[in-house]
Amino acid sequence: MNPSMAGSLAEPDYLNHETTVRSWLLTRDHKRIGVMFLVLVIFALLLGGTFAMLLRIELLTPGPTIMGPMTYNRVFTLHGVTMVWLFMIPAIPSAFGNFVLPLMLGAKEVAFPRLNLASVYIYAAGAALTLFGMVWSGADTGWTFYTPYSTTSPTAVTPILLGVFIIGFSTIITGLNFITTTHTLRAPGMHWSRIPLFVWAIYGTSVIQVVATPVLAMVLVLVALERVAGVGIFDPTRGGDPVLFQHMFWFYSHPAVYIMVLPAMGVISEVVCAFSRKNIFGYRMIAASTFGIAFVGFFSWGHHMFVSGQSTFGSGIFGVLSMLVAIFTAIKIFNWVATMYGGAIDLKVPLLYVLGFIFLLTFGGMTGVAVATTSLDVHWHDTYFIVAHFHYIMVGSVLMAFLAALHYWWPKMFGRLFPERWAFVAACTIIFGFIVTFLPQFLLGNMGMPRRYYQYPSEMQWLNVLSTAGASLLAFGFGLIGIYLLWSLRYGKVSPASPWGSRGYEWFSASPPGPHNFREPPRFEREVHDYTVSEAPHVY
Ligand code: HEM
Ligand SMILES: [Cu+2]
Repeated sequence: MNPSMAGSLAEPDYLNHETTVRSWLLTRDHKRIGVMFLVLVIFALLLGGTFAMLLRIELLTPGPTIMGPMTYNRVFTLHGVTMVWLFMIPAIPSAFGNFVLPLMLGAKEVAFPRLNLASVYIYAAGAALTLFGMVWSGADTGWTFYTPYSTTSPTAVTPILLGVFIIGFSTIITGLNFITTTHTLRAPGMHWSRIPLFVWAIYGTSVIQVVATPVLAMVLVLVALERVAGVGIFDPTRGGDPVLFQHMFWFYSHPAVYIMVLPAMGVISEVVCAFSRKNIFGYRMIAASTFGIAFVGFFSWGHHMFVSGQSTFGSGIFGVLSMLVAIFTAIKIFNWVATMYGGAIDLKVPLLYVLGFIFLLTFGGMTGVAVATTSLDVHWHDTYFIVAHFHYIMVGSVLMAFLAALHYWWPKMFGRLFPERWAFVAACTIIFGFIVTFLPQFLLGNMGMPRRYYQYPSEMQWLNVLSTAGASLLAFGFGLIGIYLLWSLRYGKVSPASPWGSRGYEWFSASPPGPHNFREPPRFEREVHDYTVSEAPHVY
């Protein structure tokens, strides 16, 4: 980190008021904690991305290309584990939630600053244990750890399970912290009806984190106990029931997809307003649909188990409940489009990612309704169709929102502007590369290519080659982003307090903010994203 980023204000900011390593490692400043999380999750993204490239290279040819079947099993497991548990779940809430949520509420700090610091170390400890397992001998169970195989696999499943278990505590603490902060530390004028939609999204996410994560923790510990002590809860040879694992796992892991996607939706709501110069269309509906998704998300886990031994009646109910999620999602999509309609659109890089998000989420969501239809899913289950579906949602939309947030809040976090032309090129490369990577996978799945296989019939090769080519474009786009963002930290133009002309509440502080966020206690007298008055917001 470059300590000399003073900005135009002579006053110290949170980056340069103290610069020792110790001041970072023991910080209780939510902004520094957000930056630490950002660095950690980007490292996880790079690691997961490296595994992904290895998988795509292996799939270039129908036969073995660079690895054998056992290695392939390990590589897709490590890819999934890293991307889901180390990157996706903490990415937006822990990095950007930490940085901007208190600013948006006009708070000086979060409710539990020490616990917040602990959550970084808990995450780091869990990630380190997981990495240790990966280096030791990896795991070959898939990121889903399905029993009975996960209880008998000779690979290093136990440390990876325990690593993920530990990371869960970080998630729970972060969730509690955000809920309490939202309730107790709002500045004068911040009524419930004025809370920014990003905060609502993080709040809804936090509720899921606090309620669902303990169930995941339980199931992971039970699998570990099964491996170490042979207790016989899931293993049928000891009288256990492997399907029980799937119920418990998906009771957390389906809501977990909303832990990933709700914060992403929150980012989109902010960026859409800022670059359409208009307040959101249908504020109440967007906030309410967030809780609608969070609630229904708890009752749709059975759609992962249509062919696992579940009654047709049960599958029907789970299918219909899953489709309800699409209705709440559609409400949001309608409102974002309606916000842009008639707005003064300023097509800057963050908005480009938003357009990517809306397109990919709509497409991925519609395939979600298709796979929630039992009769169709019986055919598509465990094929590349599913891989394409969840990558459209998770990589497509969540990553789009992550990149939108990274670019939108970069000047807020580091006080520097990035070169917009390069960012434009990178965004186009990533959106195009994404489509080339994952669209062919729907076709492959429909042709019957199973997921998690390292070989396939040769008539499927051209679609696989296309997919690998797209993945290379994605990797190139990420490389570019890495280069110009790091470059901008030292050489980028110094950012004004509100470089995008945004009226979001987080821009009422300096960029980068001072150590205590505001010089004087802020008051929120206007609606958030009010562009009807001409003078820029007062910087507190
Ligand atoms: C319109 C909303 C959605 C619906 C109706 C839906 C439905 C489904 C269904 C039915 C499956 C199971 C397919 C199978 O196992 O054969 C599935 C798989 C999956 N979905 Fe979604 N989904 C939706 C949104 C999401 C979101 C928002 C995410 C993530 C952010 C997501 C991530 C996943 C993942 C990871 C899997 C694969 C699980 C596995 O490894 O078997 N989905 N989805
Ligand atoms: Cu699900």
